[in-house]
Amino acid sequence: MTTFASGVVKAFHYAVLAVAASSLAPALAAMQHGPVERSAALTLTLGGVSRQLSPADLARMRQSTMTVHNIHSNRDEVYTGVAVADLLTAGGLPFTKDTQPMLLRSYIRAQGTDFYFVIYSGSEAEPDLTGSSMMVATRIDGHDLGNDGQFKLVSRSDRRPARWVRNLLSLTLVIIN
Ligand SMILES: Nc1nc2c(c(=O)[nH]1)N[C@H]1C(S)=C(S)[C@@H](COP(=O)(O)O)O[C@H]1N2
Ligand SMILES: [Mo]
Repeated sequence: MTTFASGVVKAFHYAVLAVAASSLAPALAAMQHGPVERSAALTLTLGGVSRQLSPADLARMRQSTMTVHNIHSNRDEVYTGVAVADLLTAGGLPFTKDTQPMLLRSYIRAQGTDFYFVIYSGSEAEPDLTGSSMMVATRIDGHDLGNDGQFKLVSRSDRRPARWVRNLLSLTLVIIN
């Protein structure tokens, strides 16, 4: 290879590494549990249509309570907020006989302000179907969420809180066709 050609290859190599490193940076930052931006508004996207929900919007909706055991803190935590099933219903996607075929092949992507994101099956939002349930919590044990922001996604599906998303920024439901 000529010096010029190997220079081009090297430059290309570094460019690829730089792109890889920059796209990994948010994910790596998220894993370090450092100080993160507090969530202030929630973007709910259903079928490609997005709407912004404020804490006041959620406060106007039916409030649910979920008691879960957090194995990290080794204690029961009582969360209050809005069931994801209720958010889907309010957004025009109630879980009915008609919508069931779509919702059974949907997923919900939940992302925090630190770019940490997880995937749930849409079915996990339906307590009647799975025994699981998912909630956008706004309070814990009768007080606000503190550093966990205005919103935190909590679920009953998991034995470890790995899919709970602090500082929840967005919930996106995608139907797979
Ligand atoms: N936004 C956000 N939420 C997150 C994480 C994260 O890095 N960012 N980590 C998850 C993981 S892996 C765990 S175990 C729990 C830990 O939550 P805790 O620090 O409140 O115990 O938060 C989950 N939710
Ligand atoms: Mo974790």
